[in-house]
Amino acid sequence: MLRCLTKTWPSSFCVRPSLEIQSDASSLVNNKLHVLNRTMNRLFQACLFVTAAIAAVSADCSPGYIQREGGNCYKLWYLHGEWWIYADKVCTSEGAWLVTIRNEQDSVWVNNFFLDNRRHHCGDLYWIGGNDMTQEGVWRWVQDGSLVGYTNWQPHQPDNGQWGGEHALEVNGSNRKWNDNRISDTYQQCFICEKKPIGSAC
Ligand SMILES: [Ca+2]
Ligand SMILES: [Ca+2]
Repeated sequence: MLRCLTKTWPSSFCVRPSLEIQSDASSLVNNKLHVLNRTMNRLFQACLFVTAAIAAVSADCSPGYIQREGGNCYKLWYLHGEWWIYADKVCTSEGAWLVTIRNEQDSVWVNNFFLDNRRHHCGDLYWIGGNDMTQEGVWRWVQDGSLVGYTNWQPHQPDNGQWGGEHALEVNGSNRKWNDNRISDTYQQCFICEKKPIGSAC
């Protein structure tokens, strides 16, 4: 508010109390800080977006592979199905392995990856890297030979089949449930290879 010596003085002879001037200056600074803060937030969000976009194109993965956030790289083979035993060889030839599922989070992520990327002819079933080829009923991952811990079997599975010989793990993408099936001679299905990011030491 302006304060004048007399009511008849022109306003140019009026002055503002110093506290009001300081208050105005403070408001100006606050406004500028607010604008700066808002700009910084936008830059930060833009940075996050760019980072996510970079992750989405999987710069750290081999061509054709997509990186799970902070994790390994995955590729769905959907152009033609293979017997499990040949799917295993295809992945190995790329320095990868038939995908490993060690917990519920892996199960959900891998299944969503399959559903998002499959082609029509894949149907609902896909191969993963579990098998009991070396010892009936003892399931291991091809990645490192470790025992299969987490499981998500369909009811009454694994059954090794009516005539035996079911040693390969398949997943039904419609419900994420597992079944043991034959490694060759019968079913040719889409499958998922998994590998470490480029330059990963472990
Ligand atoms: Ca078996
Ligand atoms: Ca079975």
